[in-house]
Amino acid sequence: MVAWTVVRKGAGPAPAPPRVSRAAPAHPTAPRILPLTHRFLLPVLAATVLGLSACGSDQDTASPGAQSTPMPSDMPGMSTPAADASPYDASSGKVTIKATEFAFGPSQIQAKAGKLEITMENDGAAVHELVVLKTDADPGSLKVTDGRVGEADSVGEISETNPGKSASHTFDLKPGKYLIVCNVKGHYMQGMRGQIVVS
Ligand SMILES: [Cu+2]
Repeated sequence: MVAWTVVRKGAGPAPAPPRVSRAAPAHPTAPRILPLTHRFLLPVLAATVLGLSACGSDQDTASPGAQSTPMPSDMPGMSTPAADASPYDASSGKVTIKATEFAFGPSQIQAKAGKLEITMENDGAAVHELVVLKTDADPGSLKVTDGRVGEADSVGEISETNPGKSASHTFDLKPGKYLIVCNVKGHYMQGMRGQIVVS
């Protein structure tokens, strides 16, 4: 169907007229031997079959089909953001998190209990950091004072890193939920936060 459509698109309007004349001669010969109902039905069936196999006679229905052909290849592209929405699998024990203004990517991470090496790449234009807090709190729900969140639950951090630089730290994580935050003044509130779920 795909190849057909492509071919038809290329060949376009040209094959359409001959097809009509090809279908026409079938009518006088076939119906003569057949009962009335079949005389009526056969041309209809023939036209239908022709229409289905050739597509060309049904240009209105064929065209949407042709236009929908690129859709499947668009769908994976559209599902990519959806894949980003599902947690990043860091069960390998390593994850690289890009810091930008003002987000971490990935911001949702799944990890196995034990050592997790986080590398923060500062792809932004400002200094960023990455603090890991042991808390069940929702990523956006932390109390902010003077542009920062409390770090009492910190289990370690990658401290302030300049734009274009990266830094790593290995965290020892127990099963449970953690948040990652950039605690440079104002950055958490503007979206630099995320969650690590450890199982
Ligand atoms: Cu930041």
